[in-house]
Amino acid sequence: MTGRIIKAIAGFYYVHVVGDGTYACRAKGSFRKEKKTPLVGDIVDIEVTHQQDMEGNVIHIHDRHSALERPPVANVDQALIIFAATSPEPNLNLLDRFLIMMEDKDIPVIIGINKIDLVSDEEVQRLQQIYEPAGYPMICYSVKEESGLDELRAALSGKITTVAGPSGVGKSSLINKLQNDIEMEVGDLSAKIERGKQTTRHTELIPVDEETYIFDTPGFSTLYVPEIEAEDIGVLFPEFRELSEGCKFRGCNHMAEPGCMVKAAVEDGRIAASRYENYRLFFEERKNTRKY
Ligand SMILES: Nc1nc2c(ncn2[C@@H]2O[C@H](COP(=O)(O)OP(=O)(O)OP(=O)(O)O)[C@@H](O)[C@H]2O)c(=O)[nH]1
Ligand SMILES: [Mg+2]
Ligand SMILES: [Zn+2]
Repeated sequence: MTGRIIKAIAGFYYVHVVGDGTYACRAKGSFRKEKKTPLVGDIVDIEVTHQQDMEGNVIHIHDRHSALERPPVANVDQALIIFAATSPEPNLNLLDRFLIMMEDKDIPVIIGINKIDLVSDEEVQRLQQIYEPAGYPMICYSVKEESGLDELRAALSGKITTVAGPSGVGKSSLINKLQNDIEMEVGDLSAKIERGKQTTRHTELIPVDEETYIFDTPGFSTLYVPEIEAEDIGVLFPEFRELSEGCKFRGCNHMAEPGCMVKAAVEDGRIAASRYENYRLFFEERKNTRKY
C-alpha cells in the first residue's frame, strides 16, 4: 500500500492512504540502514500490521523532489505567502525577503492578499502592479466575504502547499475555511498573547481534498535566511533578470554603475520602486555581513 506521511509524532508516522484512511506506522524498512529518515510529505510504501487498528510499518521511501529544512517537509510543490491588504499593513520588505528565499530554493510562490473587504479596489491594484512585472501570481481574496476563494482552491489543487505569513493576516481563518477536519484557533493578536497561546510545534499536512495538502509554516519571523552573496541577490528578482543583460557592465550590481537597465526601468516605472529599494537594502545587508 502506498500513502503520504502527513504527521510525525513520537516515533509514529501517520500515513494517509487516499480512499482508505490514516495508518499509524513505525519505520521498519531497509532505508534505516542508509540512515534515511522519513519526513512529513514523503510518499511511502507501508505494510499493514493491524488492519482494524490501522497500524503498519513504513517499508520504503519514494524519491523526493524537494526537501525543506525548517520546517522539515519533503515534496513541497509551492508556497502560499499571505499578507493582509490592511490590518496589519503589508510589510513588503518581509514579503520580498520571503520571495528571494523561495527563488533561492526554486520553490514557486503564490502571493495571497487577504482582507480585501477592508480596502478600495485601487489599493488592491497598487499591490498587484508591484508584483506583476516579477511574474508572481497574486490572488486577492477575503475569507470574511468568501470572495476569491475559488481561485485560491484551484491554485492549491493537487499540490502540497506551505502556507506562511505574519501574524494576524488570516492564515488560520483560511485553513479553517478550506477544510473541515482540523479547526485552527483564530483571533486577534492581543487576545492570543493574553491567553498565552501555545502554537503547535509539529508539522502536519492538512488534507484539503484528495491529493491536496496545506501546512502552516511556524515561526515566520525567524525564517531561515539563506547565505546568499550580495552579488547573487539580483538574479533572485525575476523582473531584473532579462533587463540586466542590457546593463553596460557585466556583473552590474544595479547600484551606482552607469548604464544600468534595471535602474532605468525603476525610473520609468517598469519595475516597482519598493522592489528596487528592498533589493538595495538586501544587497547592503549582505555586503555588511562579516564573512568567516
Ligand atoms: N476583515 C477581515 N478580517 C479577517 C479576514 N480573514 C481573517 N480576518 C480576521 O483577522 C484576524 C486574524 O486571523 P487569524 O486567522 O487568526 O490570523 P493568523 O494569520 O492565523 O494569525 P497567527 O495565528 O497569529 O499567525 C481574526 O480576527 C480574523 O477574524 C478577512 O477576510 N477580512
Ligand atoms: Mg493562526
Ligand atoms: Zn544594472
